[in-house]
Order: sequence, then structure tokens, then C-alpha cells
Amino acid sequence: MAERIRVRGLTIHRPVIYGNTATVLTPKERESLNFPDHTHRWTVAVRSAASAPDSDIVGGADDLGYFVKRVTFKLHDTYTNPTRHVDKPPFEVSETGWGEFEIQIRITFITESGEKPITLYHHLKLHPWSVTGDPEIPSPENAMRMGPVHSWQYDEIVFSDPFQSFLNILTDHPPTPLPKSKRRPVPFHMANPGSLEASKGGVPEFTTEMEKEEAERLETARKAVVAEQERWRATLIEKEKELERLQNQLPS
Ligand code: SLL
Repeated sequence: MAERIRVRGLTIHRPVIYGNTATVLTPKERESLNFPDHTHRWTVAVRSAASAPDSDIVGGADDLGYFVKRVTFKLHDTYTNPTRHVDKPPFEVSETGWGEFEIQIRITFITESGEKPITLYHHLKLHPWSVTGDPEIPSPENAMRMGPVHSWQYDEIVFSDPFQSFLNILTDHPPTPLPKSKRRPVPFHMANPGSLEASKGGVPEFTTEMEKEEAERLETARKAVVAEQERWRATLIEKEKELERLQNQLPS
């Protein structure tokens, strides 16, 4: 079958995000639940990286159903039926609860792809990031004021030597490009402390500018490591010379 031919040497990727949003339950909401100890409502999801313009949803501009068959979210064992299969977009699970835990996310691709499933891990985040560097969990009142918590990871699913038929499906669905820069206010933990954005919170958005900034951060860090290595090497050489000098001074 010509269709099952692999396109050797070619790689193609699709940008995705995975992670969660969480909000504090109001006292009213808590009353209406069967679980009095639950404090938060959260959604864990796998979405396309680009966000729809003017949307409050992080990512999700494109429907991933054209190449994703199923996403399985493995929740903490304290949940009933902790393994949740989602067989159509949106690939997400919403729940209420009281604690943070690691969620295993398994992505199965459409059968035609011939690709093996991939597994990602996300630490469910319920409590806001500290703005002041204070590691303490804010009070529910403060957390509520800070707005929804967002914890999202950008990633690229890479397919190497794809089947021709799968490649055709992918190229028929080009991903919405990321915007160059942010179009909306950022969440409080990313905003300048004291700014209006910081007090109101906002919705994160992945941009190509962030990609560039991340590359620059990595490059700065790499240079710092090299400089540090050079410094220690120089110190070592100096000390070795001193050792030699002192040894030569010892009475033989
Ligand atoms: C913790 N290691 O102690 C974590 C476990 C588990 C959270 C957190 C389930 C609620 C329910 C729920 O929120 N589990 O089904 O009643 O923080």
C-alpha cells in the first residue's frame, strides 16, 4: 500500500500546551457540593498552543482531534475512577478537590498515524504563585482576590519519518501561528508587581516573543556557566602553582 510509506528524513511537529487552571470555590459553591473538604475547582487539559483571539481560554485555538484520538488523564487515587479517557475535543477533565498532585497525561494518536502514545506529567497547581518570594500558601480570601491560577507548559509533539497519509492529514491542518507578543493582560505572577495587571490577574498566552526570550535566557545562562568554569580553572592553576612553590621550599 503506497499510503503506508514513511517519508524518511522528515520531521513535522504540532505545538501544544498542557496544564491546568484552578479557582477557589466560593462558600456557596462549597455548600452545594457533596464534598465539604473540597476547596478548588480545576481543569486539566491538552490544547493547541495558540489561543483564539479575545478568548479567556489558554490555548485551544485549533481542535486537536485531527491527529489526537484519545487523551487519558490519570488522577490521584483519592478520586473515583481516577483514569479518565477523553475521546474527543476538548481534551480536558474538570473536577473539584482539595490537594495538588501529579497527573499523568497519555496522548494516543489517530490509528492512521502508526505513532506510539506519548506520556506527559503535570503537577496540578491549585495555589497561586508567590509574588513576594514568600513560599506560604495565601489565605483563601487572598487567593480568590488573585484570580484563577494558571500552570501551563508549552511543548511540541514531533513526528519523525511520518507515514505519507498521516503527513497529508497534518499538512491539511496547519496550526494557528502563535502571536508575536501578548494581546491580553498576563496573570498576576507574571505581571510587574504593583501594576494593575498584577492586582487583577489575567490569562496567560504563549507567544513567539516568549520563545525568543527563553532562548536568550538559556544563552545567558550558558555564558554564565562558561565564565564560572573559566574562573575556577584559573583559581585551580594558581593554587597548583602555589602548592609547587611551597613544596619547593620544604627542606629536602
Ligand atoms: C496531598 N499528595 O496530600 C497530595 C494528594 C490528593 C487530592 C492530594 C480528591 C478529593 C476527593 C483530592 O482533592 N485529592 O475525591 O475527595 O496534597
